[in-house]
Amino acid sequence: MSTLLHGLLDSFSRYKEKKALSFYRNGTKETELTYGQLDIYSNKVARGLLDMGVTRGDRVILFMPKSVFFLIAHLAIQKIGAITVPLNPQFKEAEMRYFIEDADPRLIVCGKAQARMIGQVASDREVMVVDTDVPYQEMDTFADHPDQTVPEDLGPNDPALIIYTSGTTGKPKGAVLIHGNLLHDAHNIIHVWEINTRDVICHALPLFHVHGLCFAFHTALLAGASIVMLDQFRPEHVIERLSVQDGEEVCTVFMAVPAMYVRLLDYLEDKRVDLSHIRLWASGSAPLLPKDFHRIKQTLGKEPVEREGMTETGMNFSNPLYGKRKPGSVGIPLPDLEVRIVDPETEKDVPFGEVGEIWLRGPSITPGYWRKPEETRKAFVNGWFRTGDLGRVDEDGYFYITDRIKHIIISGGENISPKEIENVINQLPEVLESSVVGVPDEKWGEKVVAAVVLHKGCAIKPERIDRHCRKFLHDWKCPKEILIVGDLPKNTMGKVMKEKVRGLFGV
Ligand code: MCA
Repeated sequence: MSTLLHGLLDSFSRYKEKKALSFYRNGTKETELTYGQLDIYSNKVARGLLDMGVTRGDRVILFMPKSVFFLIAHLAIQKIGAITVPLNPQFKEAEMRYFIEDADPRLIVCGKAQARMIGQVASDREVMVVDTDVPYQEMDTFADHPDQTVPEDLGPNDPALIIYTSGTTGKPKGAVLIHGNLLHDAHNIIHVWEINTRDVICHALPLFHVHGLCFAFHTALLAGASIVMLDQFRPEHVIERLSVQDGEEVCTVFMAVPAMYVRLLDYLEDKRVDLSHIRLWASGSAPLLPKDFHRIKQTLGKEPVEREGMTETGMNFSNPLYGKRKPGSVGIPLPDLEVRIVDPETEKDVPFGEVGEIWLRGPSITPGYWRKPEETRKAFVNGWFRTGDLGRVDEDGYFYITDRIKHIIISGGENISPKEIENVINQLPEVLESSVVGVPDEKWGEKVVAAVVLHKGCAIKPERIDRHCRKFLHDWKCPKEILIVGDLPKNTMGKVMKEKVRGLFGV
């Protein structure tokens, strides 16, 4: 069993009668599915995709709200050896034009709310519109072809996913994740966190990122666990689900980003809820502040397990299930991962304990970026993946991410490229130049802010710049603060000094 798909098929048959998924919409249970039903329904959709001419290696964009159909469509795409390309359903037209051009999909499956825009940007593409507001069992999916065959020779090096991640050039890069990456990553998480058939994972994450789709969904299915899934993150609904203490939906594991924990802790401020049955509070996608580590222990009753990963590499480090969990540390490497800490200039390993760029090598690491050979070449040195993160290791072997070489902003767990936002702001005729940075923020971890220089004699209000950004960029990327300044702090080479730009915002 060397592919993610064979792992999934094994679970579908081994846990056929077991409940796999309860899906809640706006806090109310909409659907329950067993492993056997997930298998049959995804067979039907797979048959439908084949009848539409979708074949192995084709890209299928999923551009729809979090829903049962999204999950079944993803499984169906895997069953025919095609490639799932999940995209944030709130992306704007300009962003979607880029993704469609880059991914070159055979089919775009979109929700009703996304259909009009897709009709405009992808008139030459095959599009399937689904009404994800309708409970899955009422959806008229496909003819009843319950049986379909998996490509015989599907192997670990076949691509399964393309997940777009922000790049320093301003154009997102599609990280290609092959079956071997995804299988190894899920098995690693099952191993280090002992995910098992008795676990019930509470899932409030988006499905268009590795965290929600792979670390949570794939891992749960491969472990024979069950999932209580919410269609969106609402603290009151999450706590309602986590508070259940009897029946078959007593959650045992919660995976989230720090911004979600902060919202939950704020919500619980004046409430007393017994959550002692949750055995694992996992946090990742962004740094967990030590003060929030302690708040979680105090309010939820257990220390969180902070872990670190990347879209390109899967989960890299985790604090241990047993043993010391160190606030501020991302923990120790997951099995089979080789780690070096390297001077980015000399490419030589730094002396023990010193800070350098974290380089990784292992079975979960992407082979590269979709149709971006130059970006792929720059990302690797002799088979080692350059993370672009600076870090160090302590005497106990625990790792710490201390900074980022690349200027990526992590806002609410979302990786955001300043360049992409600067490119949009600089389109305004009144704008001479701009610089976008992340500054610390209680709610988001980091928030996106922009310093903007106008042409001489020009005037424009920040609100106008915000409206312009929201036209071209996903809302999460839009600066939460915009400062019109006389000029940008630059060094003698004329390069903008980002640290000093942060200083303009009082950091
Ligand atoms: C929401 N807003 C945000 C963000 N989320 N602004 C900046 N950054 C964000 N991340 C804004 C909205 O635009 C809106 O502002 C207002 O907050 C309320 O929006 P709402 O949708 O209600 O917010 P929410 O539902 O509370 O969303 C917060 C969230 C979401 C649930 C934390 O940001 C989220 O799902 N983050 C997780 C992303 C993720 O899955 N990351 C994993 C990447 P306005 O009203 O002005 O429009 S994978 C990864 O990093 C690696 C592999 C790893 O290791 O995990």
